[in-house]
Amino acid sequence: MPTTDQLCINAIRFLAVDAIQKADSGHPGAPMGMAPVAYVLWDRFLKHNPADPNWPDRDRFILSAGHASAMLYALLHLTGYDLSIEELKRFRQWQSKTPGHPEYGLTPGVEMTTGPLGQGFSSGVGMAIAAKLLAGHYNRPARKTTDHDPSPDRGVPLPRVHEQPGYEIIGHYIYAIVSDGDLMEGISSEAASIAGTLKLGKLIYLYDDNDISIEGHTDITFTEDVKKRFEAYHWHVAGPVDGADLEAVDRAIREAQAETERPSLIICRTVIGCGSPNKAGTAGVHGEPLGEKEICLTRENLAWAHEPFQVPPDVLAHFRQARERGKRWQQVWENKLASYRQAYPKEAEQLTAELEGSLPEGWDEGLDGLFAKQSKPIATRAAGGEVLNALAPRIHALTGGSADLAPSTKTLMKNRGDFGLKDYSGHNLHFGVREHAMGAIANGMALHRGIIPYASTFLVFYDYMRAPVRLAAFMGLRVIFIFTHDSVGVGEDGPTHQPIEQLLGLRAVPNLVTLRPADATETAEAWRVALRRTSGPTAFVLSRQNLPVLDRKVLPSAGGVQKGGYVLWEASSASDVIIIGTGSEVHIAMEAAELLEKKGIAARVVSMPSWELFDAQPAEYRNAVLPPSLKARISIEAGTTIGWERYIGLDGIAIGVNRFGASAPQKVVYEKLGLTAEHVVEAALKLASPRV
Ligand SMILES: Cc1ncc(C[n+]2csc(CCOP(=O)(O)OP(=O)(O)O)c2C)c(N)n1
Ligand SMILES: [Mg+2]
Repeated sequence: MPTTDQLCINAIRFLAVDAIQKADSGHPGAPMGMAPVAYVLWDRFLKHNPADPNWPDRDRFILSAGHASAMLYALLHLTGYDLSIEELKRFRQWQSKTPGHPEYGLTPGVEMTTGPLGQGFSSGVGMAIAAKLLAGHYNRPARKTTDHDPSPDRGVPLPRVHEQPGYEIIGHYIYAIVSDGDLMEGISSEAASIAGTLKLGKLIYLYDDNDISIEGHTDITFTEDVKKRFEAYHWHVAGPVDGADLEAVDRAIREAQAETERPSLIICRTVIGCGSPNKAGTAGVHGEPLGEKEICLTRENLAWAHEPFQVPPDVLAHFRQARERGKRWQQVWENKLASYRQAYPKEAEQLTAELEGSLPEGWDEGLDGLFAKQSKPIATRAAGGEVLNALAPRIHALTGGSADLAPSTKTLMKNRGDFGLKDYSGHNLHFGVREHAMGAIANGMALHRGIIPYASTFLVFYDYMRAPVRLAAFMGLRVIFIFTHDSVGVGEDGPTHQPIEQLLGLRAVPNLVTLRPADATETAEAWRVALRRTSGPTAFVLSRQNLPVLDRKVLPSAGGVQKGGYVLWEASSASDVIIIGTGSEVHIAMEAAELLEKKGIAARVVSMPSWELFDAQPAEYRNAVLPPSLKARISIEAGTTIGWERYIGLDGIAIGVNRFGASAPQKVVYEKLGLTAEHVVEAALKLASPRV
């Protein structure tokens, strides 16, 4: 007789196999091989509540090897999440809750979108940072104090011990299943390195060490000693254990939990496609349905006599105990929170608000006047730093840093402490030179909740973190990406550091709002946009070079930034030409407009910091800013001109940089590349005739 454990494991395997077969698409290999490991974790360790997938102190489970999604859906269904068997039958179908790879926000219990290998591994590190930070700030360890009995009956007074209860309000683990592919991706090295440095002891990763990836045996690609590699990162490494040996896996997880300082990697030796007589252990089972014939043989081999999608009642009943356990876990936590609220009312209130993601009242007060007295030109990166530092004392959840460039990106928050071994409640992060992991870690912090993360680097290095920016947008996370040194205006560092196509790259990402403010006042508004935006990330594109501060006493308010584009300046007579600029080039547009006025051409200057916000305005507003009848239009932006046709039309003139930049002082580069008011004037004269 097979044991309940064996039946449960086979239930996971066959739900995955049958769903994949029905869809005629999917990856059965990893679910079949990893089912025992996943089962031990979910059945014996994972602290979760299927009825409330979002309660704050649940353990997080990330399926970093997102291609094994069918296994996750099986686990969610079996343990009683709101995911019916019908949804498993609709695996990978239009509008099902069981898409090809797990998608955050779509399926209850899916903690993040995975599929791009390495992202889950790295965002888990971000979740662990968030948990550690919140624990560092809000948890109250039990304290023992002693005094002496003042009235002993006789003899020496005895010490009395008082025990103050402790509150571990945040105490969960971050678990992940990671595969060969996850560990091959460079991002896992970046993330593992920082996790080891920061001693993120609550991270427990289970590695599906099956020696197989798509192209065959990992002999041909991946021969490093994973154990030594992770030990070198200061991880605790358990195993290799036999992934089919439930007690060995159980022991390894216990050991990992007992290790409170180092993150843990448990190496689980498994057989891909385990149970399939002809396909187990082969690359063929990685990403193709087993086929009817092989499924029959596998059913025989594993003694599974049930029809597709049929789960024996006792097996389901066993899994569904997760509901009762989950209810109790959550209840225990809620009771703890209630008594914490009594002892620490202010902290409890703040924590609750932060977990909800709400901003404290008055968070943006004074932002409008922040630069009222700023008469000297200031780079928008520096202005951004000032805004950040004005907000930081009010918004406790703000947490972030840069990829070793904080002095240049101006993203250090004064007096907010450094997150690290000396202080786990500090809010400045030091990501090291690891842009890719930085992006994924920021995503993990946002996913965890309780934190509003920001991450910064030079715009040209956005290329190193495109995957996590894309995922942040896809998952709808409030992450603030701060990109400085935004154009050829970088100057002497030269073309390697001068972005050309990156801005367009950001604009191409759906659900990402990109903002390139023209001056300090627009930068303050950009921060307002980003913090208010709870349905997706925002990218700031900020200048290295100083820029004049637009005089808002004379010009319209910077509040126009909220609409993405607005009329900044207009000649006294009806406009003959529109000049649209972004960021540093808005000032060139203004200069050109003045020159043009002298030449008898009336220009309107539009500052357009964000295409996405502008496009979202009603047609009425857009037409008021860019009147359809006025076809003489020029755009100026120090980057590729691709895309500007949508605002200037096919007859407009786009001034920009469609080549790699050059190493020279900023002013020279601008002049040589034609980013000048004179060039704009020249273009305007081609489009409009002077009024005599
Ligand atoms: C970043 C990224 N590159 C490539 C892929 C395509 N892909 C999916 S799974 C996989 C590798 C499979 O090997 P492994 O991770 O060991 O999974 P297993 O075959 O053992 O299930 C690849 C290359 C991907 N999902 N993400
Ligand atoms: Mg593999």
